[in-house]
Amino acid sequence: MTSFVLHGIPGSPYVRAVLLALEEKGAGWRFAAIPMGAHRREEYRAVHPMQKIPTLDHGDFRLYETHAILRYVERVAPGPSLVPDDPRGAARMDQLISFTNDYVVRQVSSVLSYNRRIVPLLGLTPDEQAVADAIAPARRVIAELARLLGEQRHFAGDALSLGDLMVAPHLSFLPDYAEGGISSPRTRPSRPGSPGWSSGPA
Ligand SMILES: N[C@@H](CCC(=O)N[C@@H](CS)C(=O)NCC(=O)O)C(=O)O
Repeated sequence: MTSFVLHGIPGSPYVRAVLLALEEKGAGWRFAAIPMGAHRREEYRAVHPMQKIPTLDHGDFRLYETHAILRYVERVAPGPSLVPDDPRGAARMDQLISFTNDYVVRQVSSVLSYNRRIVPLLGLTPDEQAVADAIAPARRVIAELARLLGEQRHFAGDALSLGDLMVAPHLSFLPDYAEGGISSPRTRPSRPGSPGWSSGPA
């Protein structure tokens, strides 16, 4: 049964984080796809006053902000818990969600993935200077993620958590472009043969 409706642009990492949570929970959901750019129309403010994506509807309850949506789905949907029980695991998860919003998004996705993945789709010209300037800070972000992950399979302990679901969609773009070679073996998605796989930035 469809109980959740997610509004978003297909492919957006924030949208995909919520879809991953809904799937992990085994929840029923429907995707209300928004065409690229349609979120800037005035009428979309009724869905998201800040004109961002995603927004979740659950019955007559409407919610935006991905972290809040993830927490809500975790609380109301049955299925495996996606929040560690122990305080340190839960703290690592919260740290990772915050780290994703503040550093992965700003220093990796918004510059590198945006210029290499989105800009060509929009028929625009990539800002090569911005890409070049972003490589050193992005490398620090990825190195810190690799340190936090260490030898674990998941960021916040033994089991999958909301933190993994938040960061994974952002990292999944890296193998698609050469600068994604900044990704370390521990944070690199398994997609051999993609451009980011063998050739890192000089
Ligand atoms: N704080 C928001 C950020 C959402 C966000 O920035 N979404 C991006 C998509 S990945 C977006 O709406 N981009 C379109 C734009 O900024 O015009 C959240 O956590 O949901």
